Amino acid sequence: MILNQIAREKTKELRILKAPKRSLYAALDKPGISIIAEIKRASPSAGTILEDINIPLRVKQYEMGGASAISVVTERRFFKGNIGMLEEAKRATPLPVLRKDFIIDQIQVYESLFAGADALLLIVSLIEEEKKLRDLLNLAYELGMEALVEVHDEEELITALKCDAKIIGFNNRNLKTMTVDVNRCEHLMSFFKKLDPKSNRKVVAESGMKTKEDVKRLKELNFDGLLIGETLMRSSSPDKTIRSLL
Ligand code: IGP
Repeated sequence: MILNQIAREKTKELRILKAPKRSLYAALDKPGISIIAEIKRASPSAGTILEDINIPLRVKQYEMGGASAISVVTERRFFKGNIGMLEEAKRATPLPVLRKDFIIDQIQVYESLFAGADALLLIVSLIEEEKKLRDLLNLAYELGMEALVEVHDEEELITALKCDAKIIGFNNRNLKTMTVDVNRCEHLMSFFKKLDPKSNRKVVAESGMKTKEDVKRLKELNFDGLLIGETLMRSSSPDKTIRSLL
């Protein structure tokens, strides 16, 4: 008897795990530019940004400001994150939730699914091998998740396109040197438009955005989304900050 009950519970849990996810692609498909608002406690370049965060409150503020998706940096050692932060964010919002970490193994893709991630970050410069990127991307798709494939230069962008990434992030920050160059997005966008002129992919600008002028420039370049972390984490009213940037 009890075994039947347990089996029913398990079936329910598995149904939830396999249920359709919230689509990051759809969140980026809206007219106008979409903001992916990030929760990030610390980073190697900034040190500690904000350690003590009320995640449900912050997520709600991001949502109220008009964010289209939430990103959570879960890396422990350098970013002071953890996977529990993602679970908490997911419970607090109906928006798609992106797991930001350094994914190099299939087991981390499963871990992301179990924590409730709708999408995960795959960094081309970290994964390096094209086949490995393709495998991780396909596993994410098989499990019903999406991926933001992050590139930093032309070569990496070509790799992302070969793997048929549907959502591509151009990172202004060079992860090898940790320096930010906001012109990187502009440069990569012009290269991308030549490579894939009739694209149905979504393109996101990442890192270093602070002002309305930054946002305006990226809007003019036809980015679908912007990923903003530090500027929002340093704001005591992130809802107002998002509104003022848009
Ligand atoms: C956000 P910023 O400068 O707004 O805080 O950047 C995001 O792009 C950055 O956190 C990021 C990141 C990553 C973090 C981009 N790629 C990879 C961890 C891992």
